[in-house]
Amino acid sequence: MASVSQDQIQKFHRDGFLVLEGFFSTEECDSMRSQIQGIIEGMEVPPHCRTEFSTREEEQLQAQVLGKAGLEHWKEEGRRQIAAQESLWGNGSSDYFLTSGDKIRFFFEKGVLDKKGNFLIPKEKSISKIGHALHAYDPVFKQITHSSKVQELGRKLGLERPVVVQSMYIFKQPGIGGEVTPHQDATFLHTEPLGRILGFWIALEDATQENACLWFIPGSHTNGITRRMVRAPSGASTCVEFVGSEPAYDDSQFIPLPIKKGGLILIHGEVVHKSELNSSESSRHAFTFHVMEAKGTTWSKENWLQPTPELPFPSLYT
Ligand SMILES: O=C(O)CCC(=O)C(=O)O
Repeated sequence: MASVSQDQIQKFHRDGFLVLEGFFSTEECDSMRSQIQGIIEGMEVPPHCRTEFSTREEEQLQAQVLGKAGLEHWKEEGRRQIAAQESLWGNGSSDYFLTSGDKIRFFFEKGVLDKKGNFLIPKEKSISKIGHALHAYDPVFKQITHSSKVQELGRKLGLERPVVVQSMYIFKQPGIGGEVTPHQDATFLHTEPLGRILGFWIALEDATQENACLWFIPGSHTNGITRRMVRAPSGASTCVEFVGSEPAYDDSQFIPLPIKKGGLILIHGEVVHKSELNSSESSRHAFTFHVMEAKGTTWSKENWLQPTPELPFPSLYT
């Protein structure tokens, strides 16, 4: 890996994101891909836990009509729902999602399951994401997350007590890999003060505009956040709610960030970003994890994701 320069660090602070091509080797990417292949081969998900990924409000409402458990009253009229990294509750069990922070769990693309939860296409082509603790429980992903080059980058960025809060393997399947609508990661991973969340997004295949690379609004991390996803009070009919609303961003503000296999994109927790439907014939695999600077920071107890006795957020520097 080429060393990260002070200019690049400044660019990150200016834009809210930074592309570091060639950060990981081809071998490292292939080891992650083959590890995931093995995990999928052993995948067992009971039908009632087969949860589709959906980003759109009307699909959330359909889940309500069907009387399924889940986020039934997602109520921002006329707006697409941000699912971003983790709003993975289409018609399945919200509990399967809410308790996935310290587990390795599977979430599926929309339209790949029949009403009984049977796969309509091969299961390995149906998966949207695996989350949210590969970094803790899988040796390959643990090694990558805590690799010396990631730690060195953390130190260059000035992180003093970074902890890893979550990780995801994202498949962006050919033809069906769903859109991730514009969002800020701090909507889902809220801290006080803001500015303490950092995403590491690793391209495990070339990501291009054709196979749905990430898009960003440069500089959009400087305006705070416009909405939060919070745990609903106990006894409510839903397990999380949104507070606030996401503006209707102008598409022309976004720039695409194509990146080669092995490249790393650093994502500021408040920068607005998205990815489109992958309508190409190529997948676009990525491994991503999020880090919080824990020094002087309070993790919101209202976040969907909470550290558990089994998995307190591990230090990045161990
Ligand atoms: O990989 C993608 O398509 C979206 C990833 C993303 O938005 C994130 O990691 O915050």
